[in-house]
Amino acid sequence: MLFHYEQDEAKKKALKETAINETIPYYMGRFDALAEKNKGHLALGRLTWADFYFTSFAPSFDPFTGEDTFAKYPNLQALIDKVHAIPAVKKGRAECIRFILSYGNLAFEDVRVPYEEWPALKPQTPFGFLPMLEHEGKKAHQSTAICRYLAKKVNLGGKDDWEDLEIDAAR
Ligand SMILES: N[C@@H](CCC(=O)N[C@@H](CS)C(=O)NCC(=O)O)C(=O)O
Repeated sequence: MLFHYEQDEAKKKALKETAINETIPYYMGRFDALAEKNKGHLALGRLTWADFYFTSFAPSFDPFTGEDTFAKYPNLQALIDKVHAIPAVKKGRAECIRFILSYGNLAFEDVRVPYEEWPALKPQTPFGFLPMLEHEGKKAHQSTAICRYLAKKVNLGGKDDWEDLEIDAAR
C-alpha cells in the first residue's frame, strides 16, 4: 500500500485508485480462485500457515481502501471468517506468528514493545526490526522465517519440499 506513504496528495490519490481498481482486484481475484480450488484454503486443500499469514493481515486492507475489500471475494471472506473463528487463533491477535503459537498451543510470552522503549531495544535485535523470536537462548528475526519454523512444529507446514513451495507461493 505504497500510496499510504506518498506525501503529494495528487499522486497519493492516483496510487490509491490504481491499488483499488487494478492491483488489489488482480491479486485478490487470483487468491480467491486459489481458495476456491483448495477447498477454502490457500494451499494443499487444507489448513496451512499460508492461511494464517493471509488472514492475519487481511483486516488491514479496509482502513486503506475505505471499503469492505473482501465483499467481492467470497472464498477469501469465508477463509478469513473461518480462521478468525478458531478459538485459539482469536486469542493470537492480529499477527501470523501469534496465530501459529496460539493455534498450536505453544506456550509463549507475548511481549509488546511500547513505542518509547523501542530505541533502547532496537540495537539488541538481530537486524534492528521486530518481530523477533527468542527461543532456547537464541534470537531469530524475519517474520516469514519465524512462521515457517513454527508452522512445522504444529503441523501447519508441507509434508515435503513441493508442498512447502506451494505454501510459500500462496502467502
Ligand atoms: N522483513 C521484516 C520486516 C520487519 C519490519 O519491518 N518491522 C518493523 C515493524 S512491522 C520494525 O521493526 N520497525 C521499527 C524500526 O524500523 O525501527 C520481517 O518480515 O520481519
